[in-house]
Amino acid sequence: MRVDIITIFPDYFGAVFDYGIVRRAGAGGLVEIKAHDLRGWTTDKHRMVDDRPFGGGDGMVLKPEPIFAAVESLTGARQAQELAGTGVRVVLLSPQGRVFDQKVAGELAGAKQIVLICGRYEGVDERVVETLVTDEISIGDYVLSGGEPAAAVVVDAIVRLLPGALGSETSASNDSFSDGLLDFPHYTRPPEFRGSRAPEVLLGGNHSEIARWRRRRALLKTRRNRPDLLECAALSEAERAWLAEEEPEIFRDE
Ligand code: 9D3
Repeated sequence: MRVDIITIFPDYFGAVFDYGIVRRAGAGGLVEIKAHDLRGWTTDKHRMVDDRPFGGGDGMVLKPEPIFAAVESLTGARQAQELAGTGVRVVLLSPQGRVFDQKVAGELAGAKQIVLICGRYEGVDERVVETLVTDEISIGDYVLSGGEPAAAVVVDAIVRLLPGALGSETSASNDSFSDGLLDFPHYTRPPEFRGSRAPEVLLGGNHSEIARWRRRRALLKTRRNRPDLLECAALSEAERAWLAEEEPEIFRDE
């Protein structure tokens, strides 16, 4: 996969992809990630990428011409229609996008090339969205200063899904969210830390009991922190019964 990021701050991405799974995927040739300076596609002497909004108002808007030139030079296509069936996605990171989640990550992980456009200022000329962009994406309901941190998040989530990116000891299908629930709690040595003990069930070797404990605690954690996720989860009768029980005051006493 090739990933091209169009930004006015290419140095922002200096080292974010140089760690862990993403670095290994790059070193192994699974992905090639490059950040490009949008100003490189300006043609005026001041290298202007933004202009004042039609209709008035505060702030500046990213001009269409450099963005169209950038996407055209990186993909060969002048509009989104030409990209149909080519495996190329042109993603605009924007607060107005559909919200990114693991399903969208999986969808984008099938692409041959992804071009990400990072917005800044008040926004991007809407003709970019209307004719050039295949996917307008937000990473959630909070205000960022620009699209760059969102691009880093989206690229990370996609790259770790590429075949071969995860070591054989782990797999993407084991991840939190793959079954629609949060992960269960983890413990390691020492068995007692500052007066608090790891659950006894984990210290014994009863693997079916451990599996049951983990599933139950994943369900309780999900209900506590992300009750919205439970609505879509496929639960057995026994699991529904666990959730019907009173929530233990202190889990560690189990
Ligand atoms: C005043 C209206 N604001 C829009 C909601 C202005 C505005 C805020 C933040 C315009 C641009 C930005 C910069 N944010 C992004 O470019 C962005 C973003 C975000 O702010 N939150 C979640 N996901 C994303 S993806 C890109």
